[in-house]
Amino acid sequence: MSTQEFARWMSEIQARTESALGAALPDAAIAPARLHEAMRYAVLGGGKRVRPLLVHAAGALVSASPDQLDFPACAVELIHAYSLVHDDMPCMDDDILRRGKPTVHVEYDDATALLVGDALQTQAFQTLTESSFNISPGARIEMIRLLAQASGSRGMAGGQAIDLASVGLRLTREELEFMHLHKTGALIRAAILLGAHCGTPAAESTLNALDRYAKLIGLLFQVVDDILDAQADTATLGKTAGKDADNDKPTYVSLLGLDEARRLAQEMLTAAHDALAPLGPRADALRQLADYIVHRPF
Ligand code: GRG
Repeated sequence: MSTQEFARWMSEIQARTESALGAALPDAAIAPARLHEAMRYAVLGGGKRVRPLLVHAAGALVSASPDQLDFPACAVELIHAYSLVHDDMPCMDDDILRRGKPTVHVEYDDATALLVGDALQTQAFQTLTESSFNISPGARIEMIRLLAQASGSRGMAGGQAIDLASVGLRLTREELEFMHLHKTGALIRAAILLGAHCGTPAAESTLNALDRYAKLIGLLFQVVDDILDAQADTATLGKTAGKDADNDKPTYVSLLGLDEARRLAQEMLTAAHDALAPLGPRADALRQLADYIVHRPF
């Protein structure tokens, strides 16, 4: 897959994800209209759709059809969108902008933002139960289990709890890694595994290779996020990159310094490519997605 083919593939998946999400979400004209409008505001018209891209890339590896992959792609993106809405609230990161527009609690209000997150989360699971999602009962249950585990206290919500408890602390590299494997990594891993459960049952060795890749790019995503944050802080505030600008959270940059964090990102990228090596050219989109994660826009 050439760089141009990959760019075209990405745009196609982003466009089909946008329209699948639009169809999965309740119409804004239906009561309760304000909640439905706010749900659509939170999800549509923004975001890089990295997780849906991972679902489709992993699904292509097991010959799953894009029409079927839209269901898990939407489910994972809805969980991601809910996490961003709640993460932005005053009781968490207290952010006023997300994807270039006012955050949901700013545009609407705190109670609506809370309900938007709740409703997006349940909508994600409902999407996996749709009758037009044509999958064996066993695979469907396994996908629901994987997504629930990745989202809950032993996944993303647990990682967020550790993150909130870590403000002002100096974590070891292992502790930081544990936090991010849960907070960001668990949903990224779920995206890849859900895609891989959609087609011809994958060999154990394929699932193992995908799992290794998933863990690496989950962490890589966060290391790059910390680097981008530190660069933005330095550029906009003229401050020395160190802690999160807002609330003194530990980051890879505060722990390792910017140069070492960049070196670690490169090492993880190489390891992610190595993990995919046994899968051959079929894994090309996943390979290029790892590169995209490193070079993604802020
Ligand atoms: C509230 C339960 C709960 C969890 C929140 C993932 C998360 C946990 C919070 C997001 C905070 C954050 C900015 C984490 C850094 C990594 C990350 C998930 C960045 C945003 O994801 P992108 O870059 O965003 O994929 P887009 O907008 O492109 O979808």
